[in-house]
Amino acid sequence: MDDCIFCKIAAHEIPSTIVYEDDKVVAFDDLNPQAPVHTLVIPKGHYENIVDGVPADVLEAMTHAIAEVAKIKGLDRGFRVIANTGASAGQTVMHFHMHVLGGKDLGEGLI
Ligand code: IU
Repeated sequence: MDDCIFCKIAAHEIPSTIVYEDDKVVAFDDLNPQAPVHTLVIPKGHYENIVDGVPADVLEAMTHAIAEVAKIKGLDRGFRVIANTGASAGQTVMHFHMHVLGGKDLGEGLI
């Protein structure tokens, strides 16, 4: 999509700190981190969110990327994955992304 910032990051048209990349996905550090490790995993193709018909192979690539991010960032004690879906969930960038958060004790709560 022409005016999508995450499409531009995926295409390397906007710089980002890339943690992992393959033919289907990119993982990059969040510009406004909410934890010592806060990395976003996005598909290279444009899908608005997790319920926007994301193909199974793309979801599989994202799961693989999350595992790679966890290894690269040393999240051996655990981490949290969040996909804000829709405005009332606080989704601000309408290109599907999964937040990978860790590097500290996140506690037991979901929110
Ligand atoms: P959300 O789930 O849509 O609320 O999260 C969007 C995230 O994208 C948020 O954590 C931003 O800090 C992050 N982000 C970014 O890392 N780089 C950008 O250019 C933009 C947003 I715009």
